[in-house]
Amino acid sequence: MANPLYDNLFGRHAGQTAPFLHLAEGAVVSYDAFLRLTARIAHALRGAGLAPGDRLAAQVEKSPEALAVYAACVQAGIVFLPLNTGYTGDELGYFVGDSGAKVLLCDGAKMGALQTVADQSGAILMTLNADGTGTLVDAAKDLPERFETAARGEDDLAAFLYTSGTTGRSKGAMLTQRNLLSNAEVLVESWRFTRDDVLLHALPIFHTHGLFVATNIILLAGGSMIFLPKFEQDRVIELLPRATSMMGVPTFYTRLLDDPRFTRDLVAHMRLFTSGSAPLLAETHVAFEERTGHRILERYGMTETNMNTSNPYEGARRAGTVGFPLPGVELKITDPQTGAEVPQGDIGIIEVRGPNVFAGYWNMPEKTAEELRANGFFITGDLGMIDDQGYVQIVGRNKDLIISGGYNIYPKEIELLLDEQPGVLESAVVGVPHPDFGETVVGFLVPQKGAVLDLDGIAGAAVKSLARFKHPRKLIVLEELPRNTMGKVQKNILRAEYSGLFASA
Ligand code: MLC
Ligand code: AMP
Repeated sequence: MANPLYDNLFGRHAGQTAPFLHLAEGAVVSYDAFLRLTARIAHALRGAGLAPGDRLAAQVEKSPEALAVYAACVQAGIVFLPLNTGYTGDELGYFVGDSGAKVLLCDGAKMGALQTVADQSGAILMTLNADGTGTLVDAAKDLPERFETAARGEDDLAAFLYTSGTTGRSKGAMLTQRNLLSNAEVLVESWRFTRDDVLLHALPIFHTHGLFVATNIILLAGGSMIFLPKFEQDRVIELLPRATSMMGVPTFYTRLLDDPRFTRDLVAHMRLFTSGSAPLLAETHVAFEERTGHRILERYGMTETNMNTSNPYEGARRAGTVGFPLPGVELKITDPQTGAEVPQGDIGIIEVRGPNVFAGYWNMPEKTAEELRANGFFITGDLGMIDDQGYVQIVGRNKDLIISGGYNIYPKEIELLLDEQPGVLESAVVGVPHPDFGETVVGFLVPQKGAVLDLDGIAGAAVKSLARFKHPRKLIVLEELPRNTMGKVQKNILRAEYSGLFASA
């Protein structure tokens, strides 16, 4: 039975003893072993009642088993919905309820807290721990090592990834098999990945970058990955000599540059470093080349579109640019008001169209219509321009978004919470420069007349409801928020005034 994503990424490696994952202490998972585990998990998921098209939500630590859950979902036609391990129960409740996930897979340590979340939306709770144990793996233990791959077409959904919205409500981006497969094919070719590649994988696997860019590329090329649970600086430095390539967010590279052990010799053999998910400062690009002799290849993507543009593999990788549209991707710059294409060199909104562009937001036809034009162009909300040599530059955002260490944070979500706190009249949340995370969150609070704000209590409310990376790193009380003549809060003024807050952090 045909299932293009499974067949191309996974199925064609059946029986191959070549390494797929390199783990701690020299342990290796071969393609064959991985696919046998995948089949057993696919049987277990089927046994739990999941049929093709159903959703499985997973908030689990990075492990070979967690990756096999992704593969099993593809093989069984189940829509995979990975979730940031930092999300709180409150946040998870929304994702599970909105997606209608039939199974919520979580770490055993969170079972107590998440049982209510699962019960509220009628999902079955299963566990998968960081060490690969748990009720899912128990259920899969004695099941067959072959699974009849579910028939799927290129337009069938493969994954949901939730991305926050400017209104504070997260949107489930629906990604089809074609979206994922076409992008992986283009990237393998563009970045010259082969079966000889060993990718140092230190990204989380619940986002586009670590899952669909890094993992899918290696699967398609038939290479292998040094699979680290997270970005641990010591391990990265220790293992770089065994890798050919690494993908990272800019924070990876600024942290490495801060480390005297990160030398030219250490990475002389490397073939490729790529960066994305957040802007790479031109100064980081330059410092990296001075230190190592390598020019980082910066590319630009989104949850809704996978990868859109890339600097060239051969040819000039230009600092401060995200390169050219990838093969098959059309990109234009348009006027935010009229939607008309602007002259070359002018700044406008970046719009993209191609097989990489998602199928819309789950259960949100109006949001989909606002951002995805009938002619197929997706309005990214990023502001950019195309220079005289065709390189795309991202110059800002037309959306109220903070990117901290590669994680997206929508101020509205935090403002809604701050506004509810005792004594708060109104709030504004902005991103200010941060030496480690690129940007970080600062909350400005205006008290009601005569109220004295309990800042610790307010910070505590954020801790309870929101993932750690969204917590304001500072709360500042103001008498009033700066507004323009139309009454709109001028976040740019706050951002400029407080831009030095973390200068020496
Ligand atoms: C962790 N923390 C963060 C954070 N990550 N806070 C703000 N922003 C982040 N990104 C918290 C921790 O919980 C901790 O809290 C404190 O900050 C410092 O922890 P740390 O040890 O420095 O965290 P670390 O584990 O090192 O994480 C930093 C990181 C990680 C940069 C390595 O965030 C990361 O791997 N980011 C990658 C994100 C990513 O993959 N994005 C792709 C999105 S896809 P405390 O309480 O201890 O202080 C996409 C499309 C595309 O955007 O184009 O790719
Ligand atoms: P996400 O919704 O997490 O997929 O984040 C997508 C956003 O990350 C994009 O809309 C951009 O704003 C930003 N982004 C991704 N790659 C880059 C890059 N190389 N430079 C600047 N911003 C980027």
